[in-house]
Amino acid sequence: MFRLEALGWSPFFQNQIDPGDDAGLTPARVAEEQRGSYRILSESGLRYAEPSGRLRHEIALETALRPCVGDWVLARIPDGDPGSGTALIHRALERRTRFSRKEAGERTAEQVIASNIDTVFLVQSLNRDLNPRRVERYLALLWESGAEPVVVLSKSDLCSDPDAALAAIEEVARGVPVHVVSAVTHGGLDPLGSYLKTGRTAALVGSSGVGKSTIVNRLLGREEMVVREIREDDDRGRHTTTARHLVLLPAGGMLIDTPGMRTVLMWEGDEGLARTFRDIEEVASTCRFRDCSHQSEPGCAVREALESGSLDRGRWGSYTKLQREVLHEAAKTDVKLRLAQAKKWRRIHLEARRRPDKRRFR
Ligand SMILES: Nc1nc2c(ncn2[C@@H]2O[C@H](COP(=O)(O)OP(=O)(O)OP(=O)(O)O)[C@@H](O)[C@H]2O)c(=O)[nH]1
Ligand SMILES: [Mg+2]
Ligand SMILES: [Zn+2]
Repeated sequence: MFRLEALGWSPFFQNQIDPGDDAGLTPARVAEEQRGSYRILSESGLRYAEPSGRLRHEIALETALRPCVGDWVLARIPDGDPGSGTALIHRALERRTRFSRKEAGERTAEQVIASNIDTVFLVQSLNRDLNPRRVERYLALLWESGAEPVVVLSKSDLCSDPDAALAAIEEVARGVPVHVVSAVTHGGLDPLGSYLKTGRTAALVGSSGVGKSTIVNRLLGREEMVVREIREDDDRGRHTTTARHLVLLPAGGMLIDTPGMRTVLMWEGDEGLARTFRDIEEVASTCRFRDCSHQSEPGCAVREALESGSLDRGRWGSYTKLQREVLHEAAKTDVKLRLAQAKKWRRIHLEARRRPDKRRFR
């Protein structure tokens, strides 16, 4: 039914297959996951799947091994049409790219939102509180994913001056394409197709109610995703989408719809920060002292830029705040946690050694 390449298959994944150990297993892409139940797309179509007993056991030891939407997995697929029988997922292949954030709460844990994506559409609504600071925060995180971030400003039909909004966001989203769209008038949607060539995958992320699922439906050409009116009183979304879905577009590419996010907390971010705030890092590199704290040192280029107005104070505030968050997370991933992780992996390795096939844990 589908060619694997059309689902995003590439040598990167092919090279992870062992002709011996993996004989009898079929590559498939995770399209949906709900409480441990999966739907996977393979050459034979979309079908239900669940983790094999052994994978379940491994996930219990290490949650990072749990397949997520967008992952390529190797599964034992029963004969017959996709409606018959449940496939067994044996293992997930290494991810080419992944968009993750820090799990809410005090724990430093990575939550993978979508994997093996080429593009992330950061959707922000033009009808209310368009916030450049939030865009910067998201972008810093998105650059870490390995996918290309693209800002999509939605609901332009509800905005009196979309051009001004576009200019404000282009100012903070340096080097990132920004598109203005309306799912009502269909304006601006066509250019999104250029990111969705056959075999390419894009994920939509952003707050609840900004119109992610509506955009998916427009690009699909049918009302597949559930969309609900946003609350009249406060204009905020209702968290209509509750699980991530990967859909194949008639034109070839794939989209991953995701539930609206309340918070985006930094997980790791050195590279994301550097890319998002390249302008600031360039200015800072011209401070007289290499380890300038930009507080009171003489010859501080940052303070100079802030005073002259060539560097926006809001943007500088964003940068320092995100940097503090990243440092805070790094400090929390302290010796104790690292030791606990090492112990967990040792256990997995030991278990693997007791089994005939050890290759998978190398
Ligand atoms: N006027 C206007 N309304 C839109 C547009 N796009 C979406 N909406 C409306 O905005 C509301 C929320 O849209 P959804 O697509 O459900 O938003 P979402 O981002 O998927 O929200 P969650 O699933 O909760 O994360 C719905 O009432 C849509 O009809 C648009 O371009 N213009
Ligand atoms: Mg939705
Ligand atoms: Zn300085």
